[in-house]
Amino acid sequence: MVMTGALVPVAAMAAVLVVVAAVMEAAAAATYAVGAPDGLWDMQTDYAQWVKTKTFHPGDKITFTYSPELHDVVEVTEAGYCTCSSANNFSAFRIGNDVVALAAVGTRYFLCGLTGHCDNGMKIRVDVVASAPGPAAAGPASSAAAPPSANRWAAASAGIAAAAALLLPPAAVVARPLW
Ligand SMILES: [Cu+2]
Repeated sequence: MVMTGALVPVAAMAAVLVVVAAVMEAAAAATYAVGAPDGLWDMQTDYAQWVKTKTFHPGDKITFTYSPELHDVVEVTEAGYCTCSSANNFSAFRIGNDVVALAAVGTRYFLCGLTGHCDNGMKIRVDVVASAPGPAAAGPASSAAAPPSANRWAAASAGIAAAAALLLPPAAVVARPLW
């Protein structure tokens, strides 16, 4: 019975490490080819529909693949997005295989600057949301693993310790030689 108290924290610690690994994996950055797999950066893809199938987090990237003779990519303001105006653009891409880093939480707007293309639907709104739900949303993604999660880890450890206690039959604990 004395050993139960000593062994469960070890099991809980191992379980916490597994959870940490899982969280880090979930936070790994992803790259999305805009419009893929059914389309690319073109005038056929329904981008409003396409973004609904994705969740973008800080650190992710999106790529625009297109023929530079046919299209370009302009990052614009919300107003520019709504009116299909690239007059006050943030940046323009014309390579045809352009990578845009989604560095921070927020909404980004892109359109094709060629005449009439945006009006025909060639524009996309990308909402970048925090990787982990909770009060840490304001900080940059790189600090997500640091301070604000302390009491969540404590809660997780407590929960896992309880689960481990349930999972380990007392007989098995007692039977296991520790020395
Ligand atoms: Cu275009």
